[in-house]
Amino acid sequence: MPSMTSRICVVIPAYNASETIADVVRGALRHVPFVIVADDGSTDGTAKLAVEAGARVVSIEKNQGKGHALKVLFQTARNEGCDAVVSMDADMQHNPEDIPRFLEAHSLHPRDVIVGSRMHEMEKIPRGRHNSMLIARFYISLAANQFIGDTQCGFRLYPLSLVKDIVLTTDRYVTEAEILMKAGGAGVLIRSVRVETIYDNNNSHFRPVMDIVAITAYVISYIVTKWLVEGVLSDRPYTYAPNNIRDIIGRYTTIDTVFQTMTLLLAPVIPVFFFVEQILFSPIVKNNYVSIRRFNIGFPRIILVTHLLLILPIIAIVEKSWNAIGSEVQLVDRFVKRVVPSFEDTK
Ligand SMILES: Nc1nc2c(ncn2[C@@H]2O[C@H](COP(=O)(O)OP(=O)(O)OP(=O)(O)O)[C@@H](O)[C@H]2O)c(=O)[nH]1
Ligand SMILES: [Mg+2]
Repeated sequence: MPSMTSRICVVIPAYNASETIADVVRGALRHVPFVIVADDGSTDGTAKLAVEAGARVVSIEKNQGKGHALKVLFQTARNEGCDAVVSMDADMQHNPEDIPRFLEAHSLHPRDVIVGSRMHEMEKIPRGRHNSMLIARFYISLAANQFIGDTQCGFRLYPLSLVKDIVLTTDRYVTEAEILMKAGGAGVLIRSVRVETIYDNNNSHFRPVMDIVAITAYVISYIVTKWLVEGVLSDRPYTYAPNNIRDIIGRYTTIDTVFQTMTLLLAPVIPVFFFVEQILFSPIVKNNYVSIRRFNIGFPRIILVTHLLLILPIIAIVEKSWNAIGSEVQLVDRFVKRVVPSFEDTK
């Protein structure tokens, strides 16, 4: 399908974004015919300001988080006859003037997911954020069978036909990671376009501990199911299909919580287990774990990265004490840079 004719709108999940929502909506309307805002139980007049700026607004009565709002927006955009959506944050961390880059990439690659990447402007990203972005992209790229430049950027283009073929069982900030892993697992290419990096407001709803734990737990629990399958497949990567085992677990909240907690607690031994399995199975199953082989890394490296994460808090404390006595050494940065591989984008 020639995508020049594809109908694309911008979707914005919003929660108490009254300071910025009007500018985001007006900026987006310069590039797409319409904008849909999901107002997620805001109490500061976000919905009214979005309407005045020209957006269509879907109201979610009680705050349910970004992931849920995205699912509502995908459905609304589909009902409006859209083929693809560009998602943007409501807090002006994304520059609407970057929208044409997504539209261009989409017209060349209509089936692919396009993600905004801020990795070319690392110096603008706060250090802690930056390190967690590098770590997240290592695991999410492994899970998605391909290198993804910036797995944490909410500025993206999603073809809606793809979203329809993916079952989303997570919420809040986890959903965007879930989409990448499942899209990649389904064989979809995930391309990057450069976007501006903006970090000059403090209107964040992201809870540094709880949300990072939630994302980590889901990503690990997804990778475990993927590796369990890939361990017995010869020459084939695990492929995602809707309602597979991980989706079924995801449907039952209690079972899913237990599963995620278990995999999180077992994280240090999980790659060791699969490494041993790979050695034991290699005479019988040739070329298993093919997705890992393709990245040109092995389980020893994955074990190293996973164990680095466990000692990272200690490294951070040592760095803090050194910095307190005048040293400027950035130990955490150094460890992350050395140990976490940055794969190459071959797309
Ligand atoms: N609908 C809805 N959207 C949300 C909610 N929380 C966040 N968002 C959206 O997600 C975007 C990003 O959330 P932030 O809290 O800014 O998180 P972040 O940008 O990853 O992190 P920071 O760099 O700290 O700003 C916001 O601009 C909102 O558009 C929520 O509870 N409901
Ligand atoms: Mg933000």
